[in-house]
Amino acid sequence: MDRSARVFVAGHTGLVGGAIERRLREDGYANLILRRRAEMDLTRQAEVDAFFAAERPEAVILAAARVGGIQANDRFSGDFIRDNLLIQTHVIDAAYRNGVKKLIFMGSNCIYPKHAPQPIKEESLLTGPLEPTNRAYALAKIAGVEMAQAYAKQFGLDAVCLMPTNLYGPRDNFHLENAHVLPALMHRAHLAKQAGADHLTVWGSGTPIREFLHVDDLADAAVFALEKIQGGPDALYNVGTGEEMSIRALAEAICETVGFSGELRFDSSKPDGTPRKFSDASRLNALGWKATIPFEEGLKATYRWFLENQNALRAA
Ligand code: GFB
Repeated sequence: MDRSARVFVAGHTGLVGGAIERRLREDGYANLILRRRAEMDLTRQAEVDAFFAAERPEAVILAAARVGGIQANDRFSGDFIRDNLLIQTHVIDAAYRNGVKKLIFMGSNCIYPKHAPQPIKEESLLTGPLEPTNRAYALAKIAGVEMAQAYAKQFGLDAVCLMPTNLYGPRDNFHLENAHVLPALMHRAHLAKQAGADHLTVWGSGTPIREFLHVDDLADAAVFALEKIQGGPDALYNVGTGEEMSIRALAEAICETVGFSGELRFDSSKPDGTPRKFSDASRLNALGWKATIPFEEGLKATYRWFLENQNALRAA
């Protein structure tokens, strides 16, 4: 991919799209095309079609999505399935119709069955029932993978699908109820420390296993895919670190980073979700890509960002 290529990063105001935008700029991509939601609503097909016809991007990184933690996925499942289906359908179709040379579609490892063999390989897709709390979101993302692959097969679209594990990093959503576990717990641990509380409430049992990938590592994988991976009907790749941890261990690491020394209390009225989500990223590793940001370092940098920006956090 030529550094002068016109690259459309869809979702650049979000955690993932923002990291990709910064990374592309650092690498010297000079013709990025960006639109805020107020300028183009990706859930409206006419706006997307007009944008593609006018701007003619050569490459598209589709990082725009409605996302959230376990509770937001469950509570707002209608919003999650509608917005994600609309956004990806409009962008993938417009990319094909306007001759885009490369499309990167971002999904999530929640597309795999709740009880998939671990570590989870790409072959596990559509082999069993999904985790109910995020089934609407997962089905939308599965449809996106299928659409990208079907367009690759029928129309020759050069599409690569990346399925990252749980992400974190600066500029995340730190909402106390709707966010993913890492930013939500970091925010609550910070408030507990400020209030001099004696405990921190952690949802669920603390036993589920997750894998946390720094968003700059995902941005690195996205640029790697853009430049080095040939898309096609089978171009589905997990993106992960190869390191897993329990929610309890995560909460302990967060408390240490934040400097909160109270006890952990587990709230069993809240859902655990998938018992273990640990990705097998060997397909992508075999092409030469590897995550490099150590978890402790990423966690500290994320907390530094939180401290510097806590008065301007996202509201929803
Ligand atoms: O990041 P998270 O919300 O989503 O993590 P998933 C949920 C796990 O963390 C569950 C526990 O085991 C929760 O019980 N947890 C503990 C908490 N305390 C908290 C808390 O304060 N907030 C939250 N949110 N969780 C998501 C999917 O699943 O994974 C998304 O819902 C997406 O669709 C994402 O795919 C990668 O890891 O369970």
